[in-house]
Order: sequence, then structure tokens, then C-alpha cells
Amino acid sequence: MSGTVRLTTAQALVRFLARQFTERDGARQRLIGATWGIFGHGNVAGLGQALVEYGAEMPFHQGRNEQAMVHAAVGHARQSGRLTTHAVTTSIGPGATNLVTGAALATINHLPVLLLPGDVFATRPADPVLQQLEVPYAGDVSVNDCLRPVSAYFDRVTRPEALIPAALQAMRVLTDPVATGAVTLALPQDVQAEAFDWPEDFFAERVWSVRRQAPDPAEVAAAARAVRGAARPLLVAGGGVHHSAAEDALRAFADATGIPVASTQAGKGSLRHDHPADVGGIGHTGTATADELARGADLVIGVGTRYTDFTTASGTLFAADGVRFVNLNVAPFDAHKMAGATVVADARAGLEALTGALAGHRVEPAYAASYTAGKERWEQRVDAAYAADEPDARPTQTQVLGLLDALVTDEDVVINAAGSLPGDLHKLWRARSPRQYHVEYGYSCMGYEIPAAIGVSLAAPERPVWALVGDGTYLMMPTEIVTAVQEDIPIKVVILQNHGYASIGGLSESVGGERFGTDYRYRAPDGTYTGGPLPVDLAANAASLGLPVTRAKTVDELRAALREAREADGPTCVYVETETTDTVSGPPPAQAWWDVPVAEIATRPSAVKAREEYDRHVSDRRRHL
Ligand SMILES: Cc1ncc(C[n+]2csc(CCOP(=O)(O)OP(=O)(O)O)c2C)c(N)n1
Ligand SMILES: [Mg+2]
Repeated sequence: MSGTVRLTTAQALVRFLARQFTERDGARQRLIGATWGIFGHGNVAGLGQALVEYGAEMPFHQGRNEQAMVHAAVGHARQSGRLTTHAVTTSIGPGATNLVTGAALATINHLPVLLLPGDVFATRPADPVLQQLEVPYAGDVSVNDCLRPVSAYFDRVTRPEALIPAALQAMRVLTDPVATGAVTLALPQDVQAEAFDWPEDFFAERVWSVRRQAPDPAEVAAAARAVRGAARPLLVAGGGVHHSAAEDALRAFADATGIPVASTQAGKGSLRHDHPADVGGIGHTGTATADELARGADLVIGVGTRYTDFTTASGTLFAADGVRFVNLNVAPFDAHKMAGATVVADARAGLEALTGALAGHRVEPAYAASYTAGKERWEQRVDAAYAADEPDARPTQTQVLGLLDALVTDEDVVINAAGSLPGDLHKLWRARSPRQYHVEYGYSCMGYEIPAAIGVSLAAPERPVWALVGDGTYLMMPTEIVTAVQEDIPIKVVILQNHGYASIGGLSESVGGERFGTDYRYRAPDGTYTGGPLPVDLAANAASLGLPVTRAKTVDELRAALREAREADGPTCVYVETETTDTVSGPPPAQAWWDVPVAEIATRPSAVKAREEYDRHVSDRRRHL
């Protein structure tokens, strides 16, 4: 019989978390590698005290913004193949609700993170406590209930002993390839500090196996039949390929069958860019090669993809009569999309089985020749967008990417989430290794880049980690620069200044919105934001937070600044104003549509015209049944 040990609930939780491991393919690692925290009265005496008491077992990182701490943990989890993540502790009230955006991002992207917001007193002696929401119709609601819809698992630990089942369920969900996402354990502040006699066994080391779900042989056989019967098959690689570390299995599949592989934002890098079967990004931000293949495909093999409307071009991309889908996905929910034939399995296990079942099968040489030619044509467009022949000119955004492309090796990680960069990167970036292309596009959350870079760098300290940040994104969340400086985490922040929301400005123009409210400009006498550019100096701002900053004004200066940043041992920043005129090379335009509904009635001609265009596209939409 095991004995008991008397600890507070918070102390018990920290001790428990330090002893949880994941295991997959024979490798074992800590599940919760560290805890991030910002303290207030809701966690300072509970979890705060416990983290001092067990500092030797649980590394701690101080954050500046609760949302950013979640991004850091999520970046870490993605870089670690979902086998390791971090916990995030917050006070009650605003500290807790600041978690909501980060939690949504984690859950949407199927990335594990453990959230530990403080909560109002369970015993209610202090009622209402500072920052408590009083709900006249319900006594058991707190602001933490906002986290329920964005959590993969939610529990409120209202008694010390309830921590035992709650903590075990939390670990189950974090390590489940289907269910994982943000896991929230709300911790009332009195319960955190309350002592209890815990069974010693609660603190035994526990290993959570991250399973590789094997496919059903009948599903594999049916999928193989469909592939053998297809003349123009196309594989769509989603984030599940990376989560399952199925890149080698995918390459073996592509080598054996010659089936071209297009990738979603989350799946890019599944094949190296120079693999003969890699045709690049698919969908609204895809390459002409991939989107042409998608329009003509008679069979789409989705692997680890959720088929977002960016990927399907809002239901217009897969246009061939009789096109069918085969979906290999560990989540039945996603496997059943597009009325596909399902292979419910881990991506690696499923691809290996499918490659076996397809032995001897290969696409027709003419099909391979046509996509090879398309791939070569697209490469020329990438070269054109990257070309930076005038050393003294102000660089365009795509030239910034080109200069970075010329500098990086397989080791570098490039992070972005929102603005015009995700589209440019999806179309152009030459992904050299599986974890290089880190674009968060499930939630496309402005502000993700800098904290995520910190999380990635903590997971892969030997890799150069680049956070590419638009000026709008920078203004939304520069705060974690201070954390990188404090901990000397060598992230490389590249700020691309174009004075506003260039992406949304362009979108606005195309949908009849006339760029309304998207440029950062002074208010003009007529009341609109069409005055001069604002005198903000983001380089000075980054420097004020402790980063060494190089201002690059020309192509040559930028080339040198990026090279210097790559060599830097500590955190650093390159600031560049990008050229925005249409006279110089820019990114290729969108190769497929995206549904952004346009005003059905308006007096302004731009909106009327945009609606006519919209109606034409909508009529192409189809539902795959
Ligand atoms: C948190 C958040 N708010 C709003 C949006 C909608 N949005 C997408 S891109 C964008 C503008 C981004 O501006 P910037 O970072 O300067 O990039 P640019 O568009 O100029 O390339 C906005 C407002 C978002 N994605 N995330
Ligand atoms: Mg901008």
C-alpha cells in the first residue's frame, strides 16, 4: 500500500506535471517541459508558491501577456511534433480571459497546451472577490466559462481531491492525436492553497503513449482500388503529415506512385520543395501547378487535412465531373469530409499501408510529364518574384523572402501567421525540411509570430528561428520581445513595414470595400484616413524593448542585415520598409477563389461591380456528395 503525502493542490499539480511523459516510436520525453506564468491574486499564493517550492522540477518562464504565453507554448508543441508542450498559469479575471484567443488557436490547430487559470473562491467567503463576474441568474459561472468552447477539455477543480481525475483526464486529452488542443483546468484560488493527503501513487512517473492508429485493412483495400482506378490523382498533404512525422512515408508513397503532392498551409514542407512530386501550396494561396491539377483531378487523396475553404477555394477548386475523395485522417470527423472514402488512421501508418497495397502501380508518364512542366514554370515565377537586381532599391516583400531564401539552410525555421505574408509564403517558399515552414493558418492570428518563435527556439535551440512580422501584427503583440531579451533566446524578428493592413486593404478593394480603414494614415480634413503616413518608428520601438535592431533601407543593406542576424547569438531584429508600388515584381496573383461575401445591394459602383464578380464565382461552387 502506498502512503500519502500532504501538499497543497497547487503543489500536487506541479509535482504531478513534472512526472508525465509521452512516448512514440520508442522515444520518451517530458509532456509538460515548462510552465509559463503571470501572477495575480488568483494564482500567486497557490501555483506561484508551488512553482517556487518545486522550481528544481518545473522550469518557469515569465511572460508579458497571457495570450502570448499560449502562443509560445503552442509554437513549442508544434515544433516538438505534439509530444511536448508547456503549461500556462494565470490569475483570475482578465489574466484568465486573455487566454481565450490562444486557446482557440491551439484547439483549431490540434496543438496541445495546458491552461491553468485561477478561478473565484470555491468556498465563496470572498464574494465577489476582486475581478469576479457576478451573474444574477447563475451562481456557478465565472469568466473562465469563456474557455469552454475553445477547450478540448475543460474542468474546474472545486475540491483538492478532484484534481486527481481532472489531471489524469487532462493528460489523456493532451496526448490523444484526435482530441488534443487546449486543455483547461480552472483552479479556484482557495483550492490551490488548500492542503490534502495525496496518495503517493499520484506522483509516480506516468508514460502516455501517443498512439499510431493502424488502418482497417478493408478501408486500405478500398482506397487502393480507388487510386488504381484514377487517371489524374492528386494528394493533398495537411498538417497531420507533420503531426504524425509521416514525411518519409509520404516521400516513399510519392516515389513509388508518382502521384503529385500539393500541400495546405499546415502541410507545406511535407515533401522537400525540390522533390519531383512536390507541386507546392494548394487553394486560394496555392501555386498554378497545384490548382490546375486540383481542377482536373479525378481522385483527391487528402492526408491529415481539414479541407478548409482556403484549401478547397470555397468549394470551387475540385471541378472535374465525378471527382472523388479518399481521406486518410486519424480523426473520423475529418476523414468523412467531401463525402470521401475513409481511411481512419495515423498518417504514417496509413501511408505505409497504402504504399504497400499499391505495389507496382504508377501514374501514366504523360501525367507526370505535365505536372513536371508545370512545376518548372512555377519555379520561374518564384525566381521572378524573388529577383532583386537593383542593389540600391527599396525591397519589395517578395524580395525580402528571396533574400531570406538565399540565406537559409535546412535548419532555419520561418514563422508567420497573418497578413499578406502567409499567401506569399504559401505560393513561393521553398521548404527545405519538414519543420522549416511554420505558418499558423488555422486561426491566422496576428501576434502569434514573436511568442511562437520563442517557443520554437526553446524546442530547437540549435535552429535559427525567424519571426516574420507585418507592422500591423507587430503593433498587436510585440510584448514577448522582452521575454526573448530577458532569457537571451536568439529569435530573429524581421519587421516588414508597409504602413497598415496591406492584405486586408487589397481584399477590401476586391470586394467593394475601397480599402476603408486599412491604411495607417492620419485623418484627413474630409474625415477619412487618407492623410500622410503616421510617424511611428517600429525599429525604435523594438530597440526600446531591448532588441538590437538593424534598419535596412536597400536590397544590399537588407542582404547584409539578414546575414548578420543569422549569425547573431542573441535575439535580434531587422527592420525594413517594403516597396508597395505595382511597378516592381510582386507575388503571383491568387490562382483560385475565396468566398468573402460582397454587399448584395449598394450605391457605390465599386461594390456593385464586385458583387457581379462574386455572383459569377458563387455559381461555380459545388458540394461534394
Ligand atoms: C488578431 C487578428 N485580428 C484581425 C485579423 C484580420 N487581419 C488579417 S491580416 C490583417 C492585417 C495584417 O497587417 P500586417 O501585419 O501589417 O500585414 P500586411 O497585411 O500589411 O501584410 C488583419 C487585420 C487577424 N488575422 N488577426
Ligand atoms: Mg502591414
